[in-house]
Amino acid sequence: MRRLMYEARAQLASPVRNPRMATVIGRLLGLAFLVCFGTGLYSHFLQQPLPWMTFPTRPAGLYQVTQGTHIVAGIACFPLLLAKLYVVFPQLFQYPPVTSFANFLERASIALFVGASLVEITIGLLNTYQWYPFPFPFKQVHFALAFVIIGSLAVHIGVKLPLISANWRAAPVPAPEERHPVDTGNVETPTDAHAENEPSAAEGLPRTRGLTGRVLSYIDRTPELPARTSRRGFLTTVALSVAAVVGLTAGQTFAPLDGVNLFGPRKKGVGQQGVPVNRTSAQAKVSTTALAADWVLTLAVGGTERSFSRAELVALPQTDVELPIACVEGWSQMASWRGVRLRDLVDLAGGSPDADLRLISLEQRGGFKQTEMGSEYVRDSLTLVALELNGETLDLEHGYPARMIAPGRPGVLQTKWLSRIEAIKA
Ligand SMILES: Nc1nc2c(c(=O)[nH]1)N[C@H]1C(S)=C(S)[C@@H](COP(=O)(O)O)O[C@H]1N2
Ligand SMILES: [Mo]
Repeated sequence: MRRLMYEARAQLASPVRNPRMATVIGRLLGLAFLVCFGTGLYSHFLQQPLPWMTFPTRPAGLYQVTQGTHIVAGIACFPLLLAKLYVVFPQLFQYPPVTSFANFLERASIALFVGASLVEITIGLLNTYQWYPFPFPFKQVHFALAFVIIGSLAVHIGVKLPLISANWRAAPVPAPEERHPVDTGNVETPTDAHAENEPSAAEGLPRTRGLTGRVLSYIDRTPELPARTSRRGFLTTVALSVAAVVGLTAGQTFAPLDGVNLFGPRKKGVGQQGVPVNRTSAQAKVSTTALAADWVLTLAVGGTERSFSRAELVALPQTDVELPIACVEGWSQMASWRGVRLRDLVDLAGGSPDADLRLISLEQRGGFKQTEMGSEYVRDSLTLVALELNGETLDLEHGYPARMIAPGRPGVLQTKWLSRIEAIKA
């Protein structure tokens, strides 16, 4: 069995499959996962804040940046994770399957990490296309898996720390002809010592079949020129793959790349009034109620309720703001909004600017039919009950008769088709 596993590793030997490459790719992958974790937590707490939390309302495009980064880093994980798996794959063939407690920890944490992260980035990508072919709720599972990933990553890094630190800054071993003649005899890396018993990496070198009892987890030889070329080729392939998947999707949020946004699910400027639409009035089943002549916006923020018709809202002082819609799915779009400052409206209705609000839409079903807004957004001068978008009366698809628009918030909380605003009792 041991021999079989050894032969399997010998067959899979490649100059790019070495600890240095595993560290180089692993570093990038770890960074991408940490970025996803941080930006993901931020997005999570914006939507489900703990009672004591308040959030910055400036810069107004903050969420556009954090969530755009979340999706871009998540997409970059696909080629990085595949590259990492390619590099370490031969280590799967180890016999006995577990050699020590540390080895058990290492293998178990990797199994968990690989499984969880493949599911995580796959359902995340599918979510950006609003496609849910899996039988579990996206949000909860995506959130829970993030902790499994970060936990198993911490164990993995802990176990591999000696190998990682040895290869973190290690300069690539120069090709033989580049070495100074005097050095040649003296430069003996541990791998040189093992080379005799190891399967050949480079093509054309004699393959030593002899097997000592030693089980070596990595196959690494003194690099020859072809090996160096193929390492460079491998890194170039990984870099180009990352650049391609990121470059061809990031335009959905990062305007300069709009022209090459081939795969992003949303395009800048495509949609009513030049803004993409997420949930339509038909999907939300508000087409009739939103166009009803007797529509009013009711505020229950003071002692009594006060209702405003659309004409009454239009007659109040209007404010113009430039704010993006920044969807959790990673697309964003800058837009010009015109409407009544929320804090003025709350004031008119006898409410306090320090109360948190509940925003209730005409929608009867659906996860975002009502949302909550912390008082930091209520007080902000950029927060509007919007009546116009990009110079025209708000389109039905963008929330006519009135919608909320506030700085720094995820799109899901920019409630369309407003019906009622209530103060949340502290
Ligand atoms: N009532 C209601 N408002 C809503 C939604 C919804 O489903 N129902 N979707 C939200 C989401 S997820 C986003 S990204 C924004 C998109 O606004 P837009 O369709 O005007 O671009 O609206 C938000 N407002
Ligand atoms: Mo959204």
